[in-house]
Amino acid sequence: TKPEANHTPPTPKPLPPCPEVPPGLVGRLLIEFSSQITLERVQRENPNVTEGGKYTPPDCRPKQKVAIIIPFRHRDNHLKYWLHYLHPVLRRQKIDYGIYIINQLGEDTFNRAKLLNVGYTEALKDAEHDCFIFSDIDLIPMDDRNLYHCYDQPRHFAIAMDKFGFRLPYAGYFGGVSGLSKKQFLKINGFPNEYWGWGGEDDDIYNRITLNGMKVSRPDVRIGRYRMIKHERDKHNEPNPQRFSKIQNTKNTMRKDGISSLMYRVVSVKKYPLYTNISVEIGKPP
Ligand code: UD2
Ligand code: MN
Repeated sequence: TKPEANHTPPTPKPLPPCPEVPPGLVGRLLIEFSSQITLERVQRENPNVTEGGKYTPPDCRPKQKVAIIIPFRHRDNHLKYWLHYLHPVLRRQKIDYGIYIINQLGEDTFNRAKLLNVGYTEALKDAEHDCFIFSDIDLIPMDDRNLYHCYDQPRHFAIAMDKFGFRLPYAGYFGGVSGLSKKQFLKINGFPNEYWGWGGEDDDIYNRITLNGMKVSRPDVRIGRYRMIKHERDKHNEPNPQRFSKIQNTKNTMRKDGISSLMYRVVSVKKYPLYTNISVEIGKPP
């Protein structure tokens, strides 16, 4: 018999792995916060971001799936700038990512590190991420060569901020923007839940990393530059007077206080076009 004509289209070629150095990067960026921005405009300018603030490069296969976790309360204006600047950067970097805003409900004392633990847990319920990047809402990278993925060692991204004269303020500084693989995060039992108010939690995380035999990795100081949107200290995030004594004690507290002891309640999960908002109750200081 005559073979039938084959009308099925050729199966699409599998995508190649994404290149180590994305080809479309531009390097140094101009970052300013004077012009007002609307979410509608940011949405228009980022049509390829899908519901919940997700993106996957269309032309290559990324090695990692990245969850970007942002601790949040009453910073809507900062959120607009963050989305405006970061979506295009992450797209050029060919990152497979989702944006998770972890919103602390109520007016009790803010707890950044606990919110980050919540973000880790909730992002994993949403998708199989293998890399977690924890960013303040007010920090914008000034160079797109600072690649938002995970590294062989826990990564500190925000090493040269305008507010610190574009230098690392001290050798063990780990604040602002950091990134850990799932394996690295679990090795340190996540972040502490017991730092209420401003300060110290980033130093505790740094201690956890070194006490567990890891070493912080950092970009070149010319590339790890950031602008922080100027702001006053928020209400209900007063400096924590216990922070100095607590960071002396990480070795004794880290096994019991961390992702293993995390308790919270999710009140709502909302998928917006440019991000996912997870509103949570995390309790208050004892
Ligand atoms: C520094 C560190 C930050 C953290 C903090 C101490 C820098 C750039 N960052 O930030 O990583 O270690 O000190 O806790 O040095 N937030 C809200 N609403 C609030 C309070 C805080 O959304 O009411 C979030 C927001 O994402 C903010 C972050 O928490 O960017 C850190 O708080 P901050 O910006 O007030 O503290 P800052 O700039 O001194
Ligand atoms: Mn800040």
